[in-house]
Amino acid sequence: MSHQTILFEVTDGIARLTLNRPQRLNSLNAAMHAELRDAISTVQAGAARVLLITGAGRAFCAGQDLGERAVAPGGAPADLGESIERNYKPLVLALRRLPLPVIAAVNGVAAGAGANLALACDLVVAARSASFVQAFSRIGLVPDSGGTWLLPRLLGQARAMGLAMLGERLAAGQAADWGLIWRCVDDEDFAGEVDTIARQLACAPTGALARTKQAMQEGWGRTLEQQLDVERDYQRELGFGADYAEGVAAFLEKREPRFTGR
Ligand code: T3D
Repeated sequence: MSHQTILFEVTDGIARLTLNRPQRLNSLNAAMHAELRDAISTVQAGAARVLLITGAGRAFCAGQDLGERAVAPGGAPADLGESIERNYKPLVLALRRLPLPVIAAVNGVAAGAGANLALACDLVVAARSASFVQAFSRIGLVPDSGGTWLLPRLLGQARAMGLAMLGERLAAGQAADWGLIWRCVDDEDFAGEVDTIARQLACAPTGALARTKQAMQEGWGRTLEQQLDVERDYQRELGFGADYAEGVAAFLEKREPRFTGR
């Protein structure tokens, strides 16, 4: 599939996906959703060990392209439930379920579904000038793309409710201070820092990271005892794997490990 709204390439184990409609702040339209599905299925099937998502220009993503939602006089509004079911829900679930780490490199403003897509990723690194806006209340909607689920879990109810109801911009530095994202990096250091993290993860034991991600995501719904059982099962599986053998051997031989597992 040729891509008009995203840039996508896989090199050295790193899949780099850039939302590329800068004149519309990389807002998501139907074409972009189709291209995202295509790129993510390539990542699922291919050799990438990490997925890096960022935006072109001054924004990360401004959420749904509201130009697609204009209603002509006498026309019927779009069925948003259908749009969520077809586009946003599968996209969030695909990112959460990818058996490799997913980095959101938030280069600029992330609003509406754009903010919550970033927060659905495993590691969120934001430039100091970036910001997060739960813009939904400004247009009469609820935070979607997992916002009502993620925000209270990541921030607690008070901050989640404030962001959702007031729709204020949350600066990247504040987001990091609140524990909403992994790290806020000065703009001049942002590209280098993102690259370093991506390269580190591309050399990491992907299978262990996939199980880590799965255990942490699914742990919200379990008791401690159930989670201890899950950890036991994953350790058993990983303990028979080549990456664990390589990790222990490299430690004992005082050298860097060379992980190859998926
Ligand atoms: O519909 C469904 O399928 C249901 C799912 C919904 C998911 C959602 O994401 S709903 C939420 C949709 N997003 C928003 O409501 C955010 C709208 N945008 C903004 O609030 C602001 O643009 C920002 C806070 C993101 C950035 O503000 P600022 O001042 O830096 O930029 P700006 O001047 O507002 O925007 C620059 C241009 O981008 C402007 O176009 P122009 O005037 O230069 O021709 C603006 O219209 C355009 N733009 C920004 N966001 C969108 C957009 N165009 C279409 N859709 C957008 N979401």
